[in-house]
Amino acid sequence: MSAPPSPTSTASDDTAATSVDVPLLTAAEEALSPAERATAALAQKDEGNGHFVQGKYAEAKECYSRAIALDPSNAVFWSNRAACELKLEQQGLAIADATEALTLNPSFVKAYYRRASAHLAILDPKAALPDLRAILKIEPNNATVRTQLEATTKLVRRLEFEKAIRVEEGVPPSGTVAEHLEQRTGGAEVRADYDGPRLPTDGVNGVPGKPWLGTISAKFIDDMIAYFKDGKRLPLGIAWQIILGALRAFQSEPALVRYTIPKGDSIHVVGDTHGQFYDFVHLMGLIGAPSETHAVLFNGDFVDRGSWSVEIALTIMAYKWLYPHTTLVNRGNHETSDMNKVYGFEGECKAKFGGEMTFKLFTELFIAIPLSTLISAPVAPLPSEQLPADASKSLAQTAPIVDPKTGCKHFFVVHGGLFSRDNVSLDEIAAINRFAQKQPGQEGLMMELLWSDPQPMPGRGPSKRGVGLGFGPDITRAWCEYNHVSTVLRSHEVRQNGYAEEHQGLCCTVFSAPNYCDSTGNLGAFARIDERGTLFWTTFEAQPHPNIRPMAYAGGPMSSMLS
Ligand SMILES: [Mn+2]
Repeated sequence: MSAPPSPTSTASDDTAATSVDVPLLTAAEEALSPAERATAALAQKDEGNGHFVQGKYAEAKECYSRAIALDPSNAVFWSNRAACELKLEQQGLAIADATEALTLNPSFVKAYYRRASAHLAILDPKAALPDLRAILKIEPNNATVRTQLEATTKLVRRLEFEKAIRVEEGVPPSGTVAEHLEQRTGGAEVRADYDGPRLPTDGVNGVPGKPWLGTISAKFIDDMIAYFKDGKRLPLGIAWQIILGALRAFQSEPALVRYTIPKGDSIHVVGDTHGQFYDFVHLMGLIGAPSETHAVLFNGDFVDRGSWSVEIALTIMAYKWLYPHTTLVNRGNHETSDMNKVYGFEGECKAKFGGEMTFKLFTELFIAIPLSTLISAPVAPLPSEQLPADASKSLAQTAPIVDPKTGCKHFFVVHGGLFSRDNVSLDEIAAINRFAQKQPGQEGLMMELLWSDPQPMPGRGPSKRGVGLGFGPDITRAWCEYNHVSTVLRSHEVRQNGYAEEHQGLCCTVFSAPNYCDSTGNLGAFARIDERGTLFWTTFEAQPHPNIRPMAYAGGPMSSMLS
């Protein structure tokens, strides 16, 4: 890592990473003496600390950046900015800033801790180990960090062990579970004293000759949601039937699902909900449940972080089973087994169902979820002057790229974003064999679909997160023109207003977890697209929930490093 730039350096290599981004000094600041600059920097730091404790991380980061510009020799400013970046899920930047802090002060415990937390957050626990050890050298009696080092070491071993056995998989969990349901073994039998909803005997979407797999109805789902709201849990057998019902539906879908909005209808697109079940129920009340005619696309990251991931996952999967053609789901980077081990979903499955089987079944289910959806309008777009007052008016909507054959709009919906190379075609995306590849890994189209983020600078850049990449407005436009796509609609990043129109509206972000992690203070949002491809946004606020904190099931030592 290079030395921090001098206060007057321009740091203007704007296509490169903003890894050690230092803003320019104003003319007034330039005029200050070194001592005055140092004092002004401390004032910025204090202001930043004030924002930070109120959960205003972007504002806090801004202040620390100004402090760094005024006095780049103070390790605390870099380390505090790293703390903001951790909260903003910019782990790649946090690593860079913590490294700057450690260059200035090699015995700075907080900076080691923040860099370790960032490595853990991007599932590189191995890289966190040296920093945790460094802390213990400085503070041998730090019991918390000692416990965290032990837990992190265990996680590294577990991930390596599971990678090693992955090749010799035998019967898939879905096979084992189906057998348990048939034989009424393994906890599959629903106890007589169970007082919750039961799957109907006269429902739909059963499997001929296999009555033990059950059938489903809309009334069951309504009753299940009410039961969940009361804090109650479904028996194993019913949960398994729901997961298997959704799994069968996903298995028949390609990696790129194509959905044409029926004339007269519209589709809703929902972003990250991250286990915030009470917000999710409120959201479903606003958009209405899926039905034969009402399509809803859940754009990934419905599990992890929030402590009701099981409830959201089962609700979405029940809809998928009941309405397989109108309940659409894209996989997010959190519908992956490694993330679930760190961010709570695996622990939650164990706590709520006991044993390992249900999490393994969810892992198989997540692998089957499609990676993207192309939503097509059946009717040509309205001229811009006729767009309804409440419709999106970005350039991408007023002067849309349309399909040259039909004259209509296509929306490409994906959790993360675009790619590290040009001219990736829709056919290429559809041809990804997600069943063979299973997990997104560290490179390739699947990883990029699930992880990448838009960036304001043109071209491509390293990811602020340290995973995936950043793609600029020129990359988005070229890709949309190549594929005749009007809009890339993605999720994956919190936005203060719940949604954002970027890259002239060609790349939009929708995020549906309001007050993310009970701390970010953001609105949630959802999108609606009608038969002409007109795009509408709606925002909503967080709802009260029972007093269970985010990441409650993530496992003590590591959850404290990530929250
Ligand atoms: Mn995500």
